[in-house]
Amino acid sequence: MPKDTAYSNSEITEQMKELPTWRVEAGALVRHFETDGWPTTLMLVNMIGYFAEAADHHPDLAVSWSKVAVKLSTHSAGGITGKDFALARLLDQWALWRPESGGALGGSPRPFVKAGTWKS
Ligand code: H2B
Repeated sequence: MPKDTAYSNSEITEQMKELPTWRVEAGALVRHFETDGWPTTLMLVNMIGYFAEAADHHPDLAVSWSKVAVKLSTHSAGGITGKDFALARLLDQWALWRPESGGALGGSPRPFVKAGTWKS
């Protein structure tokens, strides 16, 4: 699959089957997260920022007190590319990560980060 060329609508539809938590809005992949407040919001933003910089691919972020909207597109290609799908998959894997139950790490007792609901 192309990583630097914008996907066609049918390629996007195919890829979206494996990303049910994301939507396509105005030529970008979009996902919302909700947090228990500003400190957690900033930690989530920093986590996304860290991966984005390591990947050299940077989403647009809309940040409010307890919400983070992530918007992925490849500006240089004018659309959604394999880079956007790869970063979306990576964020799906880590943004809601929790220690396994019964393991050595107890996990935060706070609500922390959860999947956001869509406004529409
Ligand atoms: N991020 C996104 N989302 N789209 C781009 O086209 C893009 C980027 N280009 N991050 C990258 C950086 C480019 O500016 C550098 C030089 O690789």
